[in-house]
Amino acid sequence: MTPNKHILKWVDEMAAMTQPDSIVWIDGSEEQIEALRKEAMSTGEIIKLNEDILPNCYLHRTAVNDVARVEGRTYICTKTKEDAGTINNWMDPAEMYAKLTKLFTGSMKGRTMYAIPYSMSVVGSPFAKYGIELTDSIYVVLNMAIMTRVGAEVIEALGDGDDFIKGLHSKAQLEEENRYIVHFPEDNTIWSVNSGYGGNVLLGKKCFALRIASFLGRKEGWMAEHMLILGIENPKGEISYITAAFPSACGKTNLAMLIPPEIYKNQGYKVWCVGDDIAWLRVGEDGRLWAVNPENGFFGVAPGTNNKSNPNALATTMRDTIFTNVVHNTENNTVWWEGLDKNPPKNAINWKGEPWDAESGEKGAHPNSRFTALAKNCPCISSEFNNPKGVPVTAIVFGGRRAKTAPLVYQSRSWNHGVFVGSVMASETTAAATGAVGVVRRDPMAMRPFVGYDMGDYFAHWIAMGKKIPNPPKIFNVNWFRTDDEGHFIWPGFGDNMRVLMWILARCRDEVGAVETPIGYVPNPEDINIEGLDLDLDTLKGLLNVDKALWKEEADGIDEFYKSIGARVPKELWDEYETLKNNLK
Ligand code: GTP
Ligand code: SPV
Ligand code: MN
Repeated sequence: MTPNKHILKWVDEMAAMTQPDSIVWIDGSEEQIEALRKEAMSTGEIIKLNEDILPNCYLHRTAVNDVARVEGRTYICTKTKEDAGTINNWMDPAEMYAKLTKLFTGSMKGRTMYAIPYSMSVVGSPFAKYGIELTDSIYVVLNMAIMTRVGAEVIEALGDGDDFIKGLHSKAQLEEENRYIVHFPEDNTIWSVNSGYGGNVLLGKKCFALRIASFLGRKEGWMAEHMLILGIENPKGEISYITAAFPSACGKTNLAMLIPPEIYKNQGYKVWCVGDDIAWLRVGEDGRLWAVNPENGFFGVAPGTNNKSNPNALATTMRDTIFTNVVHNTENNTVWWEGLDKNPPKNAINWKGEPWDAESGEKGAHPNSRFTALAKNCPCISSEFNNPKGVPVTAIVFGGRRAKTAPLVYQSRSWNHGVFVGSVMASETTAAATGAVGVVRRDPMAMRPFVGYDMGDYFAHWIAMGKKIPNPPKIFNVNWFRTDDEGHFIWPGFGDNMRVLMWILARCRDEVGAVETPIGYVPNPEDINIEGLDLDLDTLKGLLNVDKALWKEEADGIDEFYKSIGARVPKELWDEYETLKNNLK
């Protein structure tokens, strides 16, 4: 497939260790992918779904103990522990290579090794970065062929260079106690073993496009962020772009594809999706911040996706999609998940592969079940999706799941204050990672699990980037998840979140005032359009309320969090912390 000596040498070494029966290069052709689907169907690795209802769609089930990212087993192996920081797991690289070599040795015996050349963002574009993933999983090949740009053109673009990320993945025996997702940022290397689940094994995604890319971005002066990118088109046809960082399973895919409420649709507003999970950001020649989505598809949360919450996502999954860990409706050979509709199928198979009836009270789909779908199949995909320059960013939005404390929306006072707001984000944990769900934890910029170096250095990089952007985006924080005393969400969310985005854009254009509070600027309640909502002005006032007592507690938590990160938290952020404390007096 390639005469590139660097590639050949590395593949030889990896094959000598893992000992596959054969090596197959993925060329990106439909014929080859189709042959692999057929092979995976013949072994039961994927199930072909009803061609009339869901053309070219497949179902896959992972092992029951392998259903989410494993943060406790994810490592950043830099030469010094300090460079990985206090939040990441760390081990000395030599020690880790030795440990993993034992697990990889012979792990592909009797199997085929697939070599997947892939590009994050458009091949040949200034943003593009290349990787090769070696894997013994056809499921991984089929997913990578949706999520990234795969094939021979990547090898061509690499020429005889060695500037590519070396990814090695083996399912091995899927042993939980020997599962490791390991990054060696100084070697451009990722090794993942004993998992077959999404974020653990689709190495272009979190491992490369966030952990390794954030490391490279700091070195090279750009940013890799856990952000969606969307464009709002006004009736005049002008489009403003917003990026938003929410933790895993906190609403990025939903916001990125939102359908405007009637009041805006009738005026001619439209929303376009550029990306739903990852943004790479650079300073443009015009002094603005520009964003590209390095991915080629969506690896979205299935449960809760329906014709009301996210019709665009649902439409995207109607063809060419791989469903993972959802319910199999055997009556018509389709799929189902909680929240799709109120008619769970009879004669169904749950995500574990067992006969399942909704009456049992047990969930049929895993809460972190997913769809892997092509971006180009999304009805609201932006015309700029493949633009190598990306799109200019007007506003950056942070947000998380907070039952109380955080108001519906507030604006930071400056770039540095905005960085502070992002750095102290907290959110309830979700099923996207193994471990307890619903526990509030700090998740700075929604990047806690994804920064490939020290968190304090990461904050400092944000501060430094602010100095390099002559015309920076304004920074906001949102919270769609405030609850009432019975635990119900107060804000309707989903498409109606556009009402908040409209206030954000109006603020960016200096078209609307705001109330100054200890934490930043909060809207005058009249300035959020609630026409057509089953929500009165008093309730909205409540959603915008900043409770000083709660924020004093919050401030104590921030102090503790910063101290836990250690000495590299920049002074600018400690200054912002002091300002917050003084404002709360
Ligand atoms: P990752 O792919 O894990 O990074 O997740 P994500 O941030 O893209 O989250 P996604 O949009 O898939 O939403 C996750 C869950 O949150 C789904 O169950 C949604 O139904 C729910 N959700 C999304 N937006 C809203 C909202 O505005 N309000 C409420 N109440 N729930 C929401
Ligand atoms: C997330 O957990 O933020 C995801 C899914 O987007 S995964 O690819 O598994 O990381
Ligand atoms: Mn994500």
